[in-house]
Amino acid sequence: MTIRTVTTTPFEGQKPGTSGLRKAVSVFQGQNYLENFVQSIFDSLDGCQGQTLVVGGDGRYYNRQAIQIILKMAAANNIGRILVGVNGIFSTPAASAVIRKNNAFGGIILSASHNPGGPNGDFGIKYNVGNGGPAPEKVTNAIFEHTKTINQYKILDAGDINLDRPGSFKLGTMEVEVIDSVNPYVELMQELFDFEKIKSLVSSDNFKMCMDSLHAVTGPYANALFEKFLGAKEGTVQNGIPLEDFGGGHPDPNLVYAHDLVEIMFAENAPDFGAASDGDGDRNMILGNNFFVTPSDSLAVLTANATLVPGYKDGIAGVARSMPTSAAADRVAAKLGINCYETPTGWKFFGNLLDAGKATLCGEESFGTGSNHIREKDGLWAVLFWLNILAVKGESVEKIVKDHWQEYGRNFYSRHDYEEVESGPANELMDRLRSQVAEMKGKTYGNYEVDYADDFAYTDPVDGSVSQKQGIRIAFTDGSRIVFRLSGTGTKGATLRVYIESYEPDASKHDVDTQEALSPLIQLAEEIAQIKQFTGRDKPTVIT
Ligand code: VG1
Ligand code: CO
Repeated sequence: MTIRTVTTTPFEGQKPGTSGLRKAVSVFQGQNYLENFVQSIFDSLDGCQGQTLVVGGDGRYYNRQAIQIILKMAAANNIGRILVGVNGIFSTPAASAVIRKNNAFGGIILSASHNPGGPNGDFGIKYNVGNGGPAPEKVTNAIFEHTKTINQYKILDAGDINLDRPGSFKLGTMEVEVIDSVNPYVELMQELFDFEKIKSLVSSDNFKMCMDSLHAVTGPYANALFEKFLGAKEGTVQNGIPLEDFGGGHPDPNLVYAHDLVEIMFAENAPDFGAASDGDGDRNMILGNNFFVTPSDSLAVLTANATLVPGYKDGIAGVARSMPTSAAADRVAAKLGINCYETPTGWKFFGNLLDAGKATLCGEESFGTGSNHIREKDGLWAVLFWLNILAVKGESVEKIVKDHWQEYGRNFYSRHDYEEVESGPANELMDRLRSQVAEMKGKTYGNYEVDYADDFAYTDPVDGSVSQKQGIRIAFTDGSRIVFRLSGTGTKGATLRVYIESYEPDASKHDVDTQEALSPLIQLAEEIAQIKQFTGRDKPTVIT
């Protein structure tokens, strides 16, 4: 087997976004496109020679071909050993767990997460470091710099590895181990949760649950966990067979895209509990009978009830949330006397806090929740956490959340997405806001007085690194807030995200419809940012 050195030229725009490099499949299929990025990863990693790397993806279209290319390039770049998932598949949380368990140097995860898949869909690739978490900006910036000057890559001339079942192979001098990640993942969950208690709940005749894997990566994990180990009825997991194009759907667990589940959970005689996860298994949506739990509230409820779960029975060190996530968790942290950290969007910013033991639980408004058990958000972990709480409390999802609001007040919350708008005007909208925020403090808009307004910048409390321009925050003195940012995971044009939040301490007003409760702020967001003028849209494409 010989190593081939191939001459190449740089591609524009191989800059990793919120969570890796994401582009249309057709872009990744272009000659040398994937290879350039993979070689740039190897070139920017000091000391990866002879080390172990973990490789796997969410099983979407082009996953198999990409994995074969990466294996041959890893062999040519003197990687010592690769752990790869059967069929090239790992959920993102499972990949993080495998990196940690095997003390791997890092991992390459292939996913475009919640973006649609298939030949006309999206593909993505990201590098995770040795703690199992997404590479911090220092590393992603170094990779990006390499993509700008790359002129050659190395690849081993060899046949494809059989990934159909577990086994050991050699590619040149590199070892390849094809492993199954479902059992190790189940074992990790068994360490954290009270399976006996959950089992008695989910297998009882009085309890019905529905788990929608949206034809994405969690199907096999969810089947093993719920139907095999926890005794849930057959058929509890729906859309449980992973498909390369996710059955043509958007594998995004929210009220819009997980419509099958939403229909079931908002029908008469609906199940007691419903959940869904995304393309790569790191997101979760939690529903009760005719009841939706916002991800921000979910983080707050998990934080408040953490000691009911064996893995967190001694209490949690701190909680962290991304900046646009509502302040519901902050109120719980204040009561518990622990720190609540506000980080930029993207899980990579939680890694240092988790490593340093400053935070135990983390969450994002975008249906992401997780803990220090790995360094990625974890969809099925969140589902089990909720089931464990339900099993201990013996109450409904709705009662638990409403009691929580009663105790802490309710943070009404909604995100309005304007997808695939033109990039130029979207950037102008943000630039205009950026130039205005400095003078907003103390200004009044109707009943709202601006408490503070800025373009969010974050200084990592562990390594002191600074991340600028993370989104426009306009906070008002009554605890309400409007946030504007552009998505870093979209692949077409720009996506404007507007996050709207208000705080209501009065329990008699907690049953108001969210969009209604937020309507003055929604109007104010339009007034301040002139969304219609810049995007040409008079309403969002997705409201969550
Ligand atoms: C979105 C979410 C962000 C999340 C990211 C990756 O990013 O808002 O909270 O971390 O997706 O999630 P953006 O830049 O489009 O707003 V996943 O499950 O797609 O890896
Ligand atoms: Co995801």
